[in-house]
Amino acid sequence: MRKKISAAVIGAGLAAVSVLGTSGTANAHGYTTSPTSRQLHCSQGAVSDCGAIQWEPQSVEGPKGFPNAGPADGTICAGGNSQFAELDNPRGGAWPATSLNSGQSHTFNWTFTARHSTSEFQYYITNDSYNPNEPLTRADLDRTPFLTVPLGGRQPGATESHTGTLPGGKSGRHIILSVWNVADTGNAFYACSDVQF
Ligand SMILES: [Cu+2]
Repeated sequence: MRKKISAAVIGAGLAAVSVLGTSGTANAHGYTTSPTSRQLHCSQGAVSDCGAIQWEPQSVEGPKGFPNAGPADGTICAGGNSQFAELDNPRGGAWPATSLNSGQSHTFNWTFTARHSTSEFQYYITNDSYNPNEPLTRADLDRTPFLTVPLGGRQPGATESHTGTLPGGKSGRHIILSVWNVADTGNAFYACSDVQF
C-alpha cells in the first residue's frame, strides 16, 4: 500500500513539472473570444482533431515583435509552437468563420487567465492575396495593424474589450490576427480568428 501511494505522489509531481515546462506558468495567459479564435473553437469542441490546444486555449505564447520578429511564416497562428501546429492547418478553408461587416464597428474581446502587464494589443487583417487554403504568412497580412490599443504597462482586467472600426473594402474570407504584447517579458500571445465579410 505504501509503495503504491508513493508511486502515485511521484507520478503527480512529474505531471505537474511537465505541464509547467511547456509554457512557464500553467493556466497563465489569454485568448480572444470575439471574433472567435481558432483556439477557442478547439476548446469548445466546435472543431475536432485540435491536439493539446483544446485543453489550454490561453497558451498560444510566442516571441513578441511582430511583424519584424515573432513567429515564423506558416506558424503564426500557433505562435511558433510546434505542439499547437493544428492552429496553423488551414483545414481546406473549413475553420468556422465569424460574420463581420467591413467598415463597421466591432468589439474585440479577450479572456485572461493571467493578467500580464501589457504594452499593447494589436489587430491585423489579411489582404487580398490571402488564400484560406494556405497557412498564414506575413505576405498575407496588411503590415500595419488596423487597431492598436496601448496599455502603457498596465495590467488588463480579467477580460478586455476593444471597440474599433473594421477595415473597409473587405469581402469574403479573412483572418484577423490579434496580438497581445506583454510588457515585462519577451513574449506575446497570438490568436487567429477566421472571419467572413
Ligand atoms: Cu501568462
